[in-house]
Amino acid sequence: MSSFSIDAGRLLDRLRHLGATGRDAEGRLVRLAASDADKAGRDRLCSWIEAAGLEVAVDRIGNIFGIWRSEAVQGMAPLMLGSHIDTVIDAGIYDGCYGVLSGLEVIQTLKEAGFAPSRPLVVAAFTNEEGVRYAPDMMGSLVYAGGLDVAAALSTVGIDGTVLGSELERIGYTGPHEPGFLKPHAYVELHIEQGPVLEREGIAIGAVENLQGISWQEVTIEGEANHAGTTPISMRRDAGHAAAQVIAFLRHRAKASNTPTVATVGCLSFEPNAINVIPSRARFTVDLRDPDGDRLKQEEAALGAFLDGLAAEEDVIISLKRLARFEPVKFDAGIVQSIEAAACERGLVCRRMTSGAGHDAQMIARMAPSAMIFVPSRRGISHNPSEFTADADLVAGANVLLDIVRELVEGK
Ligand code: HGY
Ligand code: MN
Ligand code: MN
Repeated sequence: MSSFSIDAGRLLDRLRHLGATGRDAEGRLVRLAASDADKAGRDRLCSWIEAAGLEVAVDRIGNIFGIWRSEAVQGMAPLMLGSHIDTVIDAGIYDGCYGVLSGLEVIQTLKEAGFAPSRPLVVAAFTNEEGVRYAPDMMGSLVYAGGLDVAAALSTVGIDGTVLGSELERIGYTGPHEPGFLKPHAYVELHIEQGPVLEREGIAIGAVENLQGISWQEVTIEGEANHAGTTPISMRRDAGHAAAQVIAFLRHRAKASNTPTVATVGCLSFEPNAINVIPSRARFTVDLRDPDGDRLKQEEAALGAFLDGLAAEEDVIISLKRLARFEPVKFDAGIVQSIEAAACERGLVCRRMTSGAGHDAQMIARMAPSAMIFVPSRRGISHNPSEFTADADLVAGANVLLDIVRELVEGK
């Protein structure tokens, strides 16, 4: 069993430090992409990258890279580690940050140990993985992998009416490098599971072999404002009631499906949003996911058919806007096997699994062999301040990442 280990104290300190950065007036962790809070997190990460003696590079969409390349391996394709440090609203401290800080920790540990890797090592922090302020999610890695034009991405208008490019400019994170400037030899992302499987089965390491498809749409329902007291039910064109039927339809269909299909309505707004006015407009988001690409298409079609029927029945006008659409992704079988072997070598129980969440790895898989390592989430909770992973699990995951890196770039 390998005794070579990361500096656990340094990793855990940094996780907590970054977790305390970018909190709002109520103490909630809200580091939305390209916000001042995001800048605070980015600045802190860059200071740690520099302190580790790595070169800091930023590309045009604000992706941050910490690069370690000796003269001997200068022009070779790097092994890339990483994840993201932007968060959702009222987030936990581990989602994304754990992968970035573990990647930095592994590289710093190897550098301090005098390791001479056979290729450059890079840790990445991709811009706007969460997609909460600017859709789609995984935007920085999608652009990096060539899946979205950088100018188009920079012109994205956020939920607050701001433009991503201007905000990145304002916080000082529009770099000179073209996205994709470092083509990885391979990419490995360490992440908390954000689900209940590993904890429920008492397993320490997840070797993630695939990631489910994601469909994000915004639904707008136009009805007619009218008086809540005088309008008979039969005369209402109630956008709010129609929206409620869609939410119920999605839950009932997913629950009855006996498949891994999941459906979520995370954002909902009414206009004019007054207690005594029948809503004239309802706007809400639909997040559909399924590991099977064909089934995901069927779910989208079923939603479309339901909306058509509802529009006729409720005498409302319904329109859809596409926010994100990603097919399921299979990760590199060789790296997945190495993850299993590395876990076993350390005496850690490991199982293969599917990722329910989207990750930067699913985008970088378009340009290089990629895979992910999961560690357990307590009660499967994430995107929630009570998100938690035990220190021992965090350190175990980072040591498995260390072993994978050593195997992939076996140096002298
Ligand atoms: O949406 C997701 O799955 C990721 O957290 N961005
Ligand atoms: Mn994440
Ligand atoms: Mn997330």
